[in-house]
Amino acid sequence: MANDRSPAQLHELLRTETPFTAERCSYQPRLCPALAVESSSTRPLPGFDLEVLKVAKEHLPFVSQNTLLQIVPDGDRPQDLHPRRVGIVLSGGPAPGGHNVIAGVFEALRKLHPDSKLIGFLGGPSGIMMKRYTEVTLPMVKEHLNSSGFHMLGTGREKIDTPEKMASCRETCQVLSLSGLVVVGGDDSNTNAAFLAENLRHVGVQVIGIPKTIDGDLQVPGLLPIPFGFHSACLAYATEIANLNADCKSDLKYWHFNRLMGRSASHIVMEVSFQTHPNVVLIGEEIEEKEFTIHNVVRLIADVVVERARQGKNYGTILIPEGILEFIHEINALIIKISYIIAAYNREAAPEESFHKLSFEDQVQLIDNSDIWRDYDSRVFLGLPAILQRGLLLPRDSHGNFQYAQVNTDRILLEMVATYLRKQRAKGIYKGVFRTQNHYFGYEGRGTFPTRFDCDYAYNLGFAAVSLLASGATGYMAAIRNLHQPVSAWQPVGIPLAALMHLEERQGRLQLVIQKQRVDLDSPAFKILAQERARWAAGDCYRFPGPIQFHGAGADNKPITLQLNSYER
Ligand code: FBP
Repeated sequence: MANDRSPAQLHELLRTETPFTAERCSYQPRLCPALAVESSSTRPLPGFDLEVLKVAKEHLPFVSQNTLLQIVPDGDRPQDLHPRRVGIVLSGGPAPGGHNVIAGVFEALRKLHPDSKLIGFLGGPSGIMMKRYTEVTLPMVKEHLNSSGFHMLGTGREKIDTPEKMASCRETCQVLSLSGLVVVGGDDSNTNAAFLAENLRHVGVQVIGIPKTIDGDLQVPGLLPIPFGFHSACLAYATEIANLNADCKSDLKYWHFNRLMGRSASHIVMEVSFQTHPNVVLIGEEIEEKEFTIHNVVRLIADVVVERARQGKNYGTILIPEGILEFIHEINALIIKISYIIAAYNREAAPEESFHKLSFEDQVQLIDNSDIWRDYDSRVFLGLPAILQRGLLLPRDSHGNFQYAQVNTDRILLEMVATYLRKQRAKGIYKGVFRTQNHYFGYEGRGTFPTRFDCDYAYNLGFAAVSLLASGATGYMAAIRNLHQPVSAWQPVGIPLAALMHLEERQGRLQLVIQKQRVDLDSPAFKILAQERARWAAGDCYRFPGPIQFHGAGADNKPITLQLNSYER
């Protein structure tokens, strides 16, 4: 008998809102005591030595004078007499929790004065320059609370790096009568925030940055243990890796090569390893310290494959940080030189003749003709598989960063390991069966629904930003200390952005940017990983964190690295 449905039933079945999204929306994020009170203020936080480089003082003379602040409850501070108008911009790659920052800023502004307005810039920093914006409203906030993505406002990677771009930002802020701007982003976006703060102070606009990036590389020891978004993305990847562990242990036939997002730093691989206990874990920072060549890395993987084959285990999982190439000296030297050559060529060339309009052969020729390219570089370059050669020439992003996400490092390593194992087989050393699958886990983790930890964390960051604005601060990044403890013990702070700056080579030039934090090989987390991984390599010690949980025993989970790094050194 045909199962006829009424239009209403069909509508119900296919409606965009699911029970899951509805339930997530209903969660009210928790605030830490200093931000839950009616009003808070700031006071200096002693005990930290944050030095500002001379070059940062020269470029950012005003915001360089900032000192570290803590946000504390203040029963005496009266409510604002006048409503405030504040702008917010989401910048860089999406990170779970972004909508909760907006919600936090929105709610905190309304607490200061019920008529305050939040203006959301659309499509990232270019929205400020192009005057593309919308007023954030209560229904928008409610609809997006605790949800994934950055789609309420959209995002972008525009760098505000010319006097003209800065002037358009200034003009937009003036036209909109803004007194504050909140920039949600990673190292590059917070660099933008520092320069905006310096340049907009004359027109009465304060600027506060918010630490966002799934990569986990925006950290300040003792003050900012991890940016928001990292935990959710890692758990999303860990769910997938744990599923692959279950599959390969059941079917006993595949080696899974998994490349995980995270740009240069290996924080994501480390966290996902703790969550899932794979058979091989590559940590870029360690590879760099040990001065491994790409062939050493291949050998490291192959040795585990050979050993497991001896035990009859022709399967396993391997975690590869997407930025591993940067940590292999010989490859990184090529990346730096090629970036320099591309930038120098593009500065002179007409847009239609830019480097990436040339054929691969002409690109190689151009590189070969460069003064900084040595015979040794050519030998290394030509000795690499074609897929890697092409990867090294890919376009850099608008900040001059090499785009690791575009290079298929999992496939490259897989093919190199297969070639090596064929030789081992010919010598009689390897007798196993090497069947493989390769995977890239990236964008899906950035777009996952946030964990409860990230929901609370991002919401508190929004409140902290408004608290800093209300106290007159500019050129700060809002942060929360003691994240490894319950929300009731969290402590909001304002970190001077200028103190986080260092000089870095970008597009062939030294630029003042916020320093990325890589995995610290002296950290408790790395030392524990180094102890555990031999056991994971040989055995099948797979761990199953499950999908992101909002209720029950797993709901209050936090990153394992965060917890391990809170141990005494
Ligand atoms: P942010 O540093 O802006 O947070 O972005 C992180 C990231 O997801 C990296 O892990 C990844 O390499 C990169 O963005 C991908 O960039 P794109 O979105 O331009 O492909």
